[in-house]
Amino acid sequence: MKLFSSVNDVTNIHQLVSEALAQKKNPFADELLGKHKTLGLIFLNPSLRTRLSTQKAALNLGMQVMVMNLDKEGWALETQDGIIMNGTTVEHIREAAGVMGEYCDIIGFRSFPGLVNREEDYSEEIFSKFVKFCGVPVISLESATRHPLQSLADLITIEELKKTAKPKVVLTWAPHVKPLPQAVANSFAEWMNKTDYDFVITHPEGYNLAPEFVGNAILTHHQDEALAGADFVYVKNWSSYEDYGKILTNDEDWMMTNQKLKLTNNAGVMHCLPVRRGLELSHEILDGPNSLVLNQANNRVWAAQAVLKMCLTQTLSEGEGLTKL
Ligand code: SN0
Repeated sequence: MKLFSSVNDVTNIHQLVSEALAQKKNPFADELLGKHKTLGLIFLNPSLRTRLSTQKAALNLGMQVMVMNLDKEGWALETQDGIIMNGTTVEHIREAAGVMGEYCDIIGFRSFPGLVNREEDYSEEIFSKFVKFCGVPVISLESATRHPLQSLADLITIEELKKTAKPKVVLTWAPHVKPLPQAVANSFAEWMNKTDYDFVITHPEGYNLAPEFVGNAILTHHQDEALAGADFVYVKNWSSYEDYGKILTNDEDWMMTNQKLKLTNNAGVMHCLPVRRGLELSHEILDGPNSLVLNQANNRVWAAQAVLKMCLTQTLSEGEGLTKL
């Protein structure tokens, strides 16, 4: 695997989930696989789970890891092509990514959307440029439109805990004070649409996700209706895609509470974290027995480990080797 940026880069998601669960059972089974291979984790935005879980996964596979918060520790990055760099940006992504490719066998890269220009964000310009210019396999650590390692961990969590073959899974919008990316919601929907689950999305008017991510999901603006009989409820805020990057409402009635949980089939409640307590999700849910947020966070390790293993073995079996030297 040379690129892990969306569910479309995965040939067999069931095999990937099985691999992750096998790694979870036996974390050090492949501890020599990554020997003398270097993973670079490059962040243009903050991270807790992604950084630590991916680092831990790489260490379990015997890899060496280098982490850089490029936005704070690197030179101011230019991403536009053809401009005269006589302003504040110091280094172009062409050189910066190329250099990192010289030092790393695989690179994880995080770049959030600007939430100003929809076309620019949805073209994944920065992520694509990084992939192109670094010249080594790249794993998305959340790009402008997707967060595939999170979605894989979410799928693993549901597969582990589901009590019926075809659970009802609900993605519900939640209030927030800041305009957030659509990436987690987009990505979750994209992965859920590859399963045979009963998948429902609910949000206030004006919060439709891009059609390519909604796919065949059932949509409703009535949260109560969506929650009826749900086995899993995924809570997430996102800013408007239609009125791009805007907050259209902060209706606190959309916060998930124990009262609303009564409508569900004693649903497991999911959130990718970080979560704003008392705003997106009630304290009682997060501190109660239905919360799956730590299960999801735990599964981030196995999601990353399965993807890294795929990158290491498939590239090697293609006979190319991962190092450029
Ligand atoms: C990010 C997002 O895409 O929604 C990362 C989630 C994994 N979340 C935030 O930026 C939260 C920021 C906040 O102020 O709550």
